[in-house]
Amino acid sequence: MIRTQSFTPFDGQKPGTSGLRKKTRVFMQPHYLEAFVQAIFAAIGGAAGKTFVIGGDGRFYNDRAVQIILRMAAAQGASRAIVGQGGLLSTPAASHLIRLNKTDGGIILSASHNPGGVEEDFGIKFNMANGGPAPEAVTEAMYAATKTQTEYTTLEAADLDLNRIGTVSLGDMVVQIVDPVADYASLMESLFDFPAMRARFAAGFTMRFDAMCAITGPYARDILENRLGAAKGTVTHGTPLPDFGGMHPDPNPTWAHELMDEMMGPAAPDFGAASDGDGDRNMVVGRGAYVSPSDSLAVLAANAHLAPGYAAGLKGIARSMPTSAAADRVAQAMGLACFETPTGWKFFGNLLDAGRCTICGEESFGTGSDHVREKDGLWAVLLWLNILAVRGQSVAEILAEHWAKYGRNYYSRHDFEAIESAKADAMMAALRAKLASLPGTQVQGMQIKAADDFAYTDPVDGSVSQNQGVRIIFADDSRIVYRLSGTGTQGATLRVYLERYQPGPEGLHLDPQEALAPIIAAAHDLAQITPHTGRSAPDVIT
Ligand code: G16
Repeated sequence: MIRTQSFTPFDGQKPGTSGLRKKTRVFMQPHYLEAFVQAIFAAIGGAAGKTFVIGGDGRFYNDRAVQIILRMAAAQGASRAIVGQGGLLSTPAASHLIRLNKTDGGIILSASHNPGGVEEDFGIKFNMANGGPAPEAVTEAMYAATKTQTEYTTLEAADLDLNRIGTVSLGDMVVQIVDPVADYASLMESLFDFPAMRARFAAGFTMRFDAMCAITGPYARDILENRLGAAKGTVTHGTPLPDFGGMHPDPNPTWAHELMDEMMGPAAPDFGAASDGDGDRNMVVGRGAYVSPSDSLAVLAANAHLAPGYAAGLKGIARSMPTSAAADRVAQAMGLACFETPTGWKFFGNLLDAGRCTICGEESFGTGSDHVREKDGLWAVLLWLNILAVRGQSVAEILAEHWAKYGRNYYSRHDFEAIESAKADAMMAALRAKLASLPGTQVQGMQIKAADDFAYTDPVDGSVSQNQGVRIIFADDSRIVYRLSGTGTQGATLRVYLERYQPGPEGLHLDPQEALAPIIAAAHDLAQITPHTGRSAPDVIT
């Protein structure tokens, strides 16, 4: 039986950088999730006759949310839902299933790298038929709908058993429960040189993959240990848990410290990697050699042709604005187009769909290609493995050769978390107000060449996105970028991105914090971070 439920619209259901993210208890209020799902359906012209992929990263409330969404989709006439077994799907696997099955889109339950649990974070986002996150026009339509809608319909039905693979029905809707890993693993086999990687593992190559008790555990075990023959135990924290075992599944040196300690220690394996809550981010570390995400993008782009799926070459490279220009140097050397987009994977979608770029990446530990329309943590790890297997060198050797050839873009991001929103807004407003007066002035002995607020015109559809981050560019092209995060759930997170280019051959192996010291000092001076926020040191450095 179909039931119509009325509710009072909720304030603040505005999607951020990647969908709607809030504290789990906010989502658990009666009708809160339903109100946003109804807004999704409104923004895409209803659910009737449509097919959706549905799944999430297994965090607390994932199981309840999947059942709620299935019942609403069934009540509103959706014809078919493809659901990962147990309601689980990594974000890149969901993107792949949307594309493979030519569905009308998918609903992904995740707050990505944010911690999970009843007191932590939950999230939901919609991906379009191309497999990619909904563009701004669609998320704005969702937000508009959350302000006006006052009812939804749902099917009165018992929960489905999502643990059994197979096809069942829910009202008139067909629900296909699928293995979350199989199709994704086949896609990886089609892109990479599995025999070469298998041979490298058979010859004694060692690796640690920290799944951080999140979604990539089953994927990494199947691909690395079963298909590629990596030793059992290569994958640690490999069982997805609703609270990620208390881990903060954000693969960076701060939160993946167990892996970092091992990789910097005396018994380090050859290669280390970690992924995040929903499997779209990656961190890559060699023995004693941390790879910054911006460098990782550049190295992957420069060497992608060593993997069969990219042997024909790349169409172009895209990076988010705050990501370092290391990839631009590769693009220039290879004669490839290079695009600079705002932060948010959704901005790569049009470029990938139009065939204008093949590889994309962000400083926020995201790298991916046109094989799906999300960033893809395991994909990046496998491309690194493929390159390591073919070149037969260590990560440190590959990095050193890369910097010797292209120079090094020293890079770091400093995050100041959970600042009172009003203070962060005031700091950004004061900074924006003085931008026009900065060019030509000096700070910390360095001359400012340009200062602006990044705006992006999508070269495919002409849409314009304003206010995407304040940029201060110095005479030698060193750079500071300031942005407030669009993915946090508590107060504001100030991100300060710092970059300095060192052409070499000298000075290529400094500690990035030392190499960037004057830029860091300038960043504090220019934005008056401490007077505005009371913070003098960042909470996280990547
Ligand atoms: C999301 C977006 C990324 C973005 C990251 C950080 O990643 O998909 O494009 O770089 O957030 O965004 P912000 O700086 O606004 O916090 P994820 O992995 O959280 O979905």
